[in-house]
Amino acid sequence: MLKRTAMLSARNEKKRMKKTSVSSGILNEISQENSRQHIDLLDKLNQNGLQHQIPTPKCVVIGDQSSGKSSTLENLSGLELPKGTGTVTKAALELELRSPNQIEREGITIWIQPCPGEPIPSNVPLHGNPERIAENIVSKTIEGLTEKLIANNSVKFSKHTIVLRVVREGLTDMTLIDLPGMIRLGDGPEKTLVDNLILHYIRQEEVIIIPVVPCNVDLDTSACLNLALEHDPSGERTIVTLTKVDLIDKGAEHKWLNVLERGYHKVKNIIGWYVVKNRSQQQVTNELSLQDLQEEEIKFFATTKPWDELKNRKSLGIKALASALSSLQMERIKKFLPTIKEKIKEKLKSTKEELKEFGDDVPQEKGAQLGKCLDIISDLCKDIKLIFDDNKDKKVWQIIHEEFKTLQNKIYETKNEAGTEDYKNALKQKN
Ligand SMILES: Nc1nc2c(ncn2[C@@H]2O[C@H](COP(=O)(O)OP(=O)(O)O)[C@@H](O)[C@H]2O)c(=O)[nH]1
Ligand SMILES: [Mg+2]
Repeated sequence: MLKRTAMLSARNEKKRMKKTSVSSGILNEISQENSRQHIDLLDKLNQNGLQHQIPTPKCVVIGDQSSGKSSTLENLSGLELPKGTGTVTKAALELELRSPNQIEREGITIWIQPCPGEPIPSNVPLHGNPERIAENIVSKTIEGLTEKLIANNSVKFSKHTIVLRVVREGLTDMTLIDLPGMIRLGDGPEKTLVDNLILHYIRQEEVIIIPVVPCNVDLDTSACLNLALEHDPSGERTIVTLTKVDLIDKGAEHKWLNVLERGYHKVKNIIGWYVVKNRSQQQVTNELSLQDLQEEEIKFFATTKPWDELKNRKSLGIKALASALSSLQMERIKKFLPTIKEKIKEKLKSTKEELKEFGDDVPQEKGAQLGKCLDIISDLCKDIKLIFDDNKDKKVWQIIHEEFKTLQNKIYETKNEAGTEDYKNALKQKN
C-alpha cells in the first residue's frame, strides 16, 4: 500500500514538473536542494539594502556585443528578453528566479534599483517600487525602462539596475545578471561606464563569472575570457559558455572539441565549459518558442557532426549549463554565508558607533521636542562657558574683543552719519 502511494506521488511529481517546465524554462528541472532557505535569507538582506554594502553570490554574463549573453539568459529563464544585433542591453538586468513559498506567490515583478549616489531621472517610474507585469510584456517593459533611464544621458548606458523577479512553481532559485557588451575600442565615457559596471561584479569573490564566447571567434583573443581569468586566475568561479555552435565553419569544430575534451592551455582547472545553441535572429523573427528551441537544441547535439560523437556529453546544452550554475551558486552561497554574517556584524558595529555620534532620538511629542531643544541649547551654553572659564585659549577673547570693537565703531559711524544733512536727504529720497 505504502509502495503504491509512493509510486503515485512520484508520478504526480513527474507530471507536475513536466507541466511547469513547459512555461518556465530549463531551470525548472534542476533539483532544489533546500536552496530556497539560503536564498530567502539573502533576499531579505538585499531588501534591507545589503547589496550595496556587502556582495552576495550571483551569476553574471560578460562578453562582446551580440555574443549571445541575453539569448543564453532567456534560454535559462524561459523568459523573452530584449536582444538582437547592435547594442541592446544598456543597463544591468538582474533576473531573480525564485520558486513560490508561503509568503510569495507566483508572478513577475519589475523595478529599478538605483545606483547609490547617482541621480535618477524624475520621469523614471518604479524605483524601489516593484510592479507586477504580465509575461508577454516583459521584454517591452525592460526596453521602455532602459530608454527612460538613458533618455537625458550624454552616455547611452545607465548605472542603475533593472530588477526582474520571477516567482514560478518549480523554478530553481538563482540570480542571473545580464550586462551590456564589452566596448573594445576607444576610451570614451561609454567604455569607462561599461568597463566599471563589469568590474563592479566580477571583482566580487562571491560572483560566478560566465564569459559568453561565440564559436565563430578565436578563443585566445577573447577579451571576456581573458578578463575573467585576470580576476579569477584559478578559474574556480568561471563557467565559460560557448554560443553560436550552429555557425562554426565546417571543419573548424575540432578546436572546440579539443577544449571540451582536453581543457584549455591558459587555465587547466577552469570550473566548466558549456556549449549551447540559442535562437538565431531568423528563429526569433519566425517566433520559434523557447520550449521548441530546447527540443531543437537536443536534436542538434544528437544528430550534428562532430557533436553526436562526443563521448563526454555533460558539457552540451542549456540544461547542462543550468545544472552547473545552480550547483556552483549554491556552493558559493554556502561558502560565503558565514563571511557575510561576519561582514554584517562589522557593518552593524561601525553603523552603531556612527549613530552614537548623532546623540539620542528626537522625541515624537511637541512638548518633549521643546524640552530637548532647550537641553541642547543649555548644553551648548555650558560648552561655551567652559571655553571661556578655562580661558586657556586666549585667542577666543582676542577675536571677540576685536569683533566687538569693529561692531561698536560701525554703530558709532552710523550714529554720526545719521546726524548729517546728506544722510537725511538720502533717506527722504528713498521714501
Ligand atoms: N545562430 C545563432 N544565433 C545566436 C545564438 N545566440 C545568439 N544568437 C543571435 O545573436 C544575436 C545577438 O544575441 P544577443 O543575445 O542579443 O547578444 P548579446 O548582445 O550578447 O546580449 C541575436 O540576433 C541572436 O538571435 C546562437 O547560439 N546561434
Ligand atoms: Mg544583451
